[in-house]
Amino acid sequence: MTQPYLFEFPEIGAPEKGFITVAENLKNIPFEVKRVFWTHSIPAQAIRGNHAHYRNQQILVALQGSVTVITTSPSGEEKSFELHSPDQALYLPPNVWRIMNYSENALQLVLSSELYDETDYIRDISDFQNQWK
Ligand code: T46
Repeated sequence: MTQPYLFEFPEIGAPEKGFITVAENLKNIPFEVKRVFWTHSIPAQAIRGNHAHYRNQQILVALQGSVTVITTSPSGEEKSFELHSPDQALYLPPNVWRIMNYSENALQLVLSSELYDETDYIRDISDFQNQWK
């Protein structure tokens, strides 16, 4: 099974005039993007996520501020990722439980391989754990 991984987008530009960061389907994004959403105005103590997806793959980017993501694989392996720069990305494959929290003023961009479908969510941790038993 593919594991979550961090990667960097190439940055075009220079400090004196700013940067452009580019995401392209099936080039540096390992899937075709069907949906884009962003999460903002998140209170510092808020915990989001607490779910996995059956099919959906995602890329998370902290456009502003920082995002901490704790992932758990079906085998129970836990990893922690810190996104703190808009050229960093976290790839989340299907079947990874994720919990996110955010710095003040964080702006999170998410690129998704699937359209929104609530039946693709595993929101009960015991359903996530039991499907592999
Ligand atoms: C994920 C993380 C990184 C919609 O109606 N359409 C959408 O496209 C999305 C993303 C959400 N919603 C509704 C579903 C819920 O009633 O918005 C509400 C909040 O969604 P949720 O609690 O899933 O939000 P997060 O921040 O915990 O999770 C979101 C994505 O849903 C999820 O796929 O992996 O960001």
